[in-house]
Amino acid sequence: MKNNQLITRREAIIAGVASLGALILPGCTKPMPPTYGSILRMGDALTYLSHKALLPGQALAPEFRHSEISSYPATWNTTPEKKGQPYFDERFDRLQYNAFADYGLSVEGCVDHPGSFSISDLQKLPSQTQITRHTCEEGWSAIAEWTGVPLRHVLQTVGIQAQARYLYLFAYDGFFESIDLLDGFHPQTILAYGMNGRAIPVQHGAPLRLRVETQLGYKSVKALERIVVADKFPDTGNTGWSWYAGI
Ligand SMILES: Nc1nc2c(c(=O)[nH]1)N[C@H]1C(S)=C(S)[C@@H](COP(=O)(O)O)O[C@H]1N2
Ligand SMILES: [Mo]
Repeated sequence: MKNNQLITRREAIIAGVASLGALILPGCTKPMPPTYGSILRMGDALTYLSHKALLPGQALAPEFRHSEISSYPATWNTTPEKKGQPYFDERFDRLQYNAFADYGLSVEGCVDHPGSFSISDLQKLPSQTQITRHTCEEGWSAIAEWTGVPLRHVLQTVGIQAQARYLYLFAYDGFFESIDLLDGFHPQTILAYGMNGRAIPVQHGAPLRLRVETQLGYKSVKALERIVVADKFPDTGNTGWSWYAGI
């Protein structure tokens, strides 16, 4: 499944994020318009603007029938040495050992009530099930059923502040992505704890993965550890993947 180029890009993302850690960790500073760190990123702006113009408001991604659910190739979130192994690190290993009972999704940044949500906390919020197509930038796609809580309910629970613009998504394997609040509040954007009627397996993002049905697969961050609500565009440099990946 995995090619070297993809690994290189993932590593570039992770390295970029690590070097920016100090800058982006606070998440919430003074109000600012989005910035694009390099001229390469102008393509993002154009795609973003044309996509939002063509599909005003909250256009929905197509949904499918049960009979259309397909087998879903897992993209293992590991470094090359760990390839094929289900564990990302000791912290994740411990969480998995306790069947994720100690897991908590931290939601922080430009919010009134930062907090941590266990899977059972999230299951007490309204749940939603949708059968959608995942499209990977590598050229494959697959259809699965996802069950979870619409992200907007979690964002409403923590209380988004006026200067909030983006959501930074941190995963246990060091993977990082970000989306804007329009996609964060999109009716099909869910924090999924279920896949095809069962708890999500580790290779598909246990215990919690984001589903951003309006964008390419890499926005659907697996093994989510932390969401930071931020006022600044997170410029992680040129990762080779465009920031706005509308489909
Ligand atoms: N944490 C994390 N999430 C991730 C990735 C990753 O490497 N790490 N890869 C992304 C990409 S590029 C794709 S295509 C999908 C793959 O999802 P799957 O493994 O469930 O098929 O996860 C996305 N989310
Ligand atoms: Mo992907």
